Amino acid sequence: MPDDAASNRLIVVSNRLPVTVSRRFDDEFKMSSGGLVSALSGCKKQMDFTWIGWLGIEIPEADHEHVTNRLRDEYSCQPVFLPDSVADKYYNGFANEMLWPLFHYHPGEMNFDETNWSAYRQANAMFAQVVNSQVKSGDMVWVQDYHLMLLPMMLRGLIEKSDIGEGTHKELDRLHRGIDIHDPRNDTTNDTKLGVKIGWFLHTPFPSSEIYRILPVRREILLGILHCDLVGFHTYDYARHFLSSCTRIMGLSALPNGVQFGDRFVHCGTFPIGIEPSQFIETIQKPNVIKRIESLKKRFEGVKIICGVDRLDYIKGVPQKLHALEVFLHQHPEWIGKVCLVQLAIPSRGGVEEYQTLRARVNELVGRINGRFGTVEFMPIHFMHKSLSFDELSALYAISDACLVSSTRDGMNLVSYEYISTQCENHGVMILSEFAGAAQSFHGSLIVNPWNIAEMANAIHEAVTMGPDERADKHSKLFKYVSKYTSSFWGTSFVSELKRIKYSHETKDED
Ligand code: ADQ
Repeated sequence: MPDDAASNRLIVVSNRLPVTVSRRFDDEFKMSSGGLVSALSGCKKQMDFTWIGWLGIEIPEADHEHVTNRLRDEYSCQPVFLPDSVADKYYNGFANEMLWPLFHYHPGEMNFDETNWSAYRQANAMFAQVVNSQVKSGDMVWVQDYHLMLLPMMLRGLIEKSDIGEGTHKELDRLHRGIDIHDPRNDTTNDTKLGVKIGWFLHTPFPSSEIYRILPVRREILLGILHCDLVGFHTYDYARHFLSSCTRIMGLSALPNGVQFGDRFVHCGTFPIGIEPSQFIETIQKPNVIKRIESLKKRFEGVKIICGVDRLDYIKGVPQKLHALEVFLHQHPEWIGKVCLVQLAIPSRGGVEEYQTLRARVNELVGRINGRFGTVEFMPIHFMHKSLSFDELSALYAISDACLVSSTRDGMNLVSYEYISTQCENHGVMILSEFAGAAQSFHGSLIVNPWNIAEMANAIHEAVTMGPDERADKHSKLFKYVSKYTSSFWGTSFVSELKRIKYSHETKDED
């Protein structure tokens, strides 16, 4: 397809739409303000833009038309309606009980179940049908994350039909076997669409091929992704792991910038995500937030605050963080009453058993440490099992002398970016796990191995005793990075790269 025939349209596909619909309040629609929303705001201004995803709840069939119309007209969104019976097994079952632990090096938490795999195939096929109904020749489709790894292949099957080659047809037939879905490849009325480019970005780590190869459906998942023109990761290591899985499992020949798959060269690149630091900088200058910061400072006068902000997930290393504080207080009793960890743990995936177990373990540890070091006036850990408003969260970051991220694995970790954005005056210290993607570029933080509790305890000590010049120097390096690699930079870099790639699955793009 000639380049000048390419449209300027971007279709973003993610598991969840950035809109929530409340069934209780007569279809109240609310736009959410997540990271992906601000990351894509730059692209939204420059291009014709549609977002496709699931609403997170089952919508009765009678309401489909009305909900679809409102989402299209008011939010440029297109819903994928998943019945609860499919959604639970696809999302909780396969995505969160199989792929999430595998990609975060937790094979012990993995649970492979054929019916969950079948629901994952079914959900991806349902997404592919909705995308196919929206896509036109020359469009760019950008698929997000581990929930939708079969979608690129299923979509190719729908939009390119006979052009996809016999091998892909056979693989698709296997994927469609046993799932209840109409296959529009058989429709003669459905025209082939030309020059559609597909990109995929993974927000989690891509594990080493030694871990990835545990996955019983490792070939199917790789085949799904290999139907993209561009695949993106947060770090170079994740990209390298993906390429070596393609080599070891599929026998493909890979270059550092991609992999040859049949007549397609699948480009592979690193696109580190970020945040919009200005949102935090402006928030901590709002009069109500300034007031809140002052009152919190007064409340914690003479006490160094370390903040922790995590979804309560076993990858975030919250028990390790609590242990480290305990060891620090044991080794440095002079700090008892003078250092306090304020730990927010947003409830997450309560439907998955491992998360309930983690919650109980964390509650027990908090009780034990507070019992051991607490006094009538003072508790070393303030633990909140809830989400905070943006104003309140920004105020907490702003008053903290250090932030501790102890993830045992984390695709990037945006909390570290958020904290640095609020520290232009205080120059608080960032203690960061070497297993978070952010550690690869966060020069100026104290890098720790979260499995080495003594090392983390030492880092806490170093943070609370660090002199002002060193703090300022470290912060300035980090702030420079966070200000350059913003979320909008991430969004526009990926889309420009996808745009730049020559559309052709017959010739290899040589650059
Ligand atoms: P997450 O695992 O959700 O994202 P992270 O990048 O740290 O992890 O983002 C968490 C977000 O939730 C932050 O914006 C934080 O402020 C917010 N949050 C957490 N607890 C909160 C609380 N109690 N109250 C209010 N807000 C809270 C996934 C990957 C990451 C990757 C991102 C983006 O797991 O590794 O960085 O996607 O690609």
